[in-house]
Amino acid sequence: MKKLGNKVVYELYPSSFYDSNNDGYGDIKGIVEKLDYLQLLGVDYIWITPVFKSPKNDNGYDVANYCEIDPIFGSMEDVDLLISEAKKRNIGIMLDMVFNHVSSESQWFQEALKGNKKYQDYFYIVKSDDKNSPPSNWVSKFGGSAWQYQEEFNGYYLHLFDKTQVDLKWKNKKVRKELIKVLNFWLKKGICGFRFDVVNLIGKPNEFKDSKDFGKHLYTDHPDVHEYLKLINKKSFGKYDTSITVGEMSSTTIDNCIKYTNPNEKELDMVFNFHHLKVDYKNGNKWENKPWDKKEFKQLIKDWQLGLQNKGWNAIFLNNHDQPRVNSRYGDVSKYWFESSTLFATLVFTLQGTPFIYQGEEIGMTNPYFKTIGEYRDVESINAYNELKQKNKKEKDILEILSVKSRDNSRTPVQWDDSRYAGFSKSKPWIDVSSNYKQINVKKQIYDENSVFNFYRKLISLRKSNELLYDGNIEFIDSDENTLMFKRSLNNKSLLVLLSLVNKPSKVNLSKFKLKDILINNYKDFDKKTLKPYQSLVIELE
Ligand code: TEU
Repeated sequence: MKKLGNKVVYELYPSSFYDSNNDGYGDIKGIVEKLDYLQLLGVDYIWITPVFKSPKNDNGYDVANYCEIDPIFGSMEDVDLLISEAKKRNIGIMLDMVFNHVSSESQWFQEALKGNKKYQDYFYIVKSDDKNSPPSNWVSKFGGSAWQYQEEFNGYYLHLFDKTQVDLKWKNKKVRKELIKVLNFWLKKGICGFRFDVVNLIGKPNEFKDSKDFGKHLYTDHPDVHEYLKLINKKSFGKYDTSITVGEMSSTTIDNCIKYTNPNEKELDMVFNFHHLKVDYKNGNKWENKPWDKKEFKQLIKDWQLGLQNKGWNAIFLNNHDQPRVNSRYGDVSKYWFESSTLFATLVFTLQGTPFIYQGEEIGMTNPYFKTIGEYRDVESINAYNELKQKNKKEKDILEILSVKSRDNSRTPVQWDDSRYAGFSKSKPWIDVSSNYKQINVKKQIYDENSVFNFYRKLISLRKSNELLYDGNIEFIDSDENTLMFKRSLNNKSLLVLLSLVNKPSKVNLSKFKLKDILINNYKDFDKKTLKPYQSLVIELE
């Protein structure tokens, strides 16, 4: 069985990482320039979100050609350089495969539009003369119907995301073959693994029926997904012992994830689920603000850790390019910026699974709190704005919701230093830099022993050197809803993780534990009866 508990993955959103040619847009050469930084941090893999040819209606998640690099990011030579330079630093490169859908500008869709039957069969097309009656009530994740009428097809095509992201018909063997070819193309180049976008949505039912949840349970975790994953594993990455794969599964179940990730099933190494990042949705609705439900969060962490223990494997994360920054979201960055940032870091690096860092997290970057709609770039946010406007919600309230929930909260440029545009670029970036870049930036933190950055380095080095953390069993300890406590144990040794989830002191009862050395503490001291606001500790037990 592969050991992935002592590996650390860094998610990199290239357009906002570092701009080497000063066009305002981050690029692949920019990543090469910052590899020493990533090595210093201590990461083993970099997952790069899509850099393929794309019209970028969804920032690259609308891929027009999976084997071509979009010129805005650079060239194929740049990717070769990145792979070889990363390898010199023992860093592997993972690419993001968006295989549920393809851009409407792809050759496949363009051929289909021209009437080519072979390519029409790459998509879910339902013939109809009625432009006002889609085949089912399914809705797109980005708002509106999931069906788009297309004159050329004399019918509708399916798109679970934007109408320019057309769902691929995995039922067609030719589609599966094309996608396997893509994976092998990249593996041959030296790519060591993949993150598979919304991969539990690739199986679709034979018939498109209306449902109360607008199709969701019909296209999520369809049994065919397991078959498709086994197939691509066997025909591509499964042939490489050192490959690493992670599937993105926003909503899924523990039982399915055991199957997706149990090594005997030969599907994927691990999965991201998002249940713990929906505890601030009001009645399941993202676009209504609600403080996070700590009790539910704790329960979800517990359920998924225990549910997959010895059966599957979790990818552990609290930030990514679709999520607001967790320190702003579940913490209190106005009063406890350092403490909240390091608390959530400690959680990620002490759970069972493979930890992921999202760019900027390692310096405690926060949400930018944009104040006008003109500052937003994300298609989902702009659609939500328009929909809420149509529902007559007040401009001020909509902007308040976006400033908390928008995906752009995590997409602002990495804050490298305190110069104009935060050292990301010499030109105006495609999306504004957060206004706190003078206080929060890499330059300020890199040589400061007490910085968030050096806290991450400490955590990473502890994680990699301590087998209890990367390989140990997990056991949760009852505590009140303001604290989270668990033990990691292996070969008669254990350590205790103590986490305060609130901006006030909280009582803990540790009388039954024999405490030894403190390995991690985001405060200078420790009072055994009270955790300070957002305090996090890792303590060896006798
Ligand atoms: O995200 C899928 C996904 O679940 C999110 O779009 C999620 O629904 C949304 O953020 C919740 O508000 C993946 C990519 O990570 C995302 O960037 C893409 O837009 C999406 O797939 C489509 O490819």
